[in-house]
Amino acid sequence: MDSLATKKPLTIRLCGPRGFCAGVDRAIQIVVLALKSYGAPVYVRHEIVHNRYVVEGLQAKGAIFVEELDEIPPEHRHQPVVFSAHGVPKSVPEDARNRNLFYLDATCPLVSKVHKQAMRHQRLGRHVILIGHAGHPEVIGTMGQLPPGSVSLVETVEDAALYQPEDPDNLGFVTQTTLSVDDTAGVIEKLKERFPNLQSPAADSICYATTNRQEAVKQAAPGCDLFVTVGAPNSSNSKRLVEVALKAGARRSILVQRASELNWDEIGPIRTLGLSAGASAPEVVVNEIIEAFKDRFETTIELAEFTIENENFLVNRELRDIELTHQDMAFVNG
Ligand code: 0CH
Ligand code: SF4
Repeated sequence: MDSLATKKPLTIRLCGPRGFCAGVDRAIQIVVLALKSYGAPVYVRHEIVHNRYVVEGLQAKGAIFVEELDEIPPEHRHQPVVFSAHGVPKSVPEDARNRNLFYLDATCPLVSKVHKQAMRHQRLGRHVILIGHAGHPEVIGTMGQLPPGSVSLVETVEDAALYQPEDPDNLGFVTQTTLSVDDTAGVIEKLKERFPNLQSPAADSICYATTNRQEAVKQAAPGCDLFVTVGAPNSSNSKRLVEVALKAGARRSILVQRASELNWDEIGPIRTLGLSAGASAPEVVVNEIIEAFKDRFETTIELAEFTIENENFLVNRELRDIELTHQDMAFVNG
């Protein structure tokens, strides 16, 4: 670490918006409020959002994370189980009811909206094309809104070029909410070129938070020696920010979960750093990263603010009367 006198100057372009979106904030609040209201343990099916720091913070408060409902011991079936922000197939709440479990659904309202759009296409007799990443929980959840065989997954422009529907004139598409805006436009263009009657969803599937974070990165990245995105390797939206930064002109672009992952030998003598955070990455970790750079460089922070977000989603009805204090969320917000 350089002494104060020898620290080299570094401009940090700090993207805005970055970090938590309204759906993530709501999902974490649901677990926190459930713990306050019903006491520990509160079960959570799948990581509530794709971030270890968040998961460990909630575990410390008494949450228990499981992948499937059969992992909940029978003696705890009266404790709530929360479904993650990514959404679940219809079979999951059904299974919960069969097991007499009390569940709270933390699916983001904007993911639920995509579910509704997929169901609408089907109601109107269309075969549904879902543009998304195979195996991602949101894709599993969206496909699971409809009977098997009524949704086809298209991941890339190449998939779109090869896809052979039974009835090319009766198709509707929806997308995962956290995709690359530009790559998805390419996939849709290819599909529309091949299937001119392809029906769009009534509202955009890629959400406002994904779009805004990518736009802010596009503004900040050109000319950056390094672009750091705070987020987890299983976070789709965070990984897209890493790619967007590189495409927009950052010389290097990396994803880190914590400051301890920064490899200072590889970082070397940089002058301009871009910094953003995926929708599931807490601001406390962004601050930790800024502090790590401040320790080594004489830093100036410039805001690369694309827009200001005001979205706020209400928690489930059962939890609305429970008081949520600043302290309750301090583990992620600082
Ligand atoms: O970006 P993905 O979907 O992997 O999920 P995340 O990192 O947990 O961010 C929150 C988005 C949740 C569903 O849209
Ligand atoms: Fe909802 Fe978008 Fe956030 Fe996903 S990224 S939780 S869809 S607001």
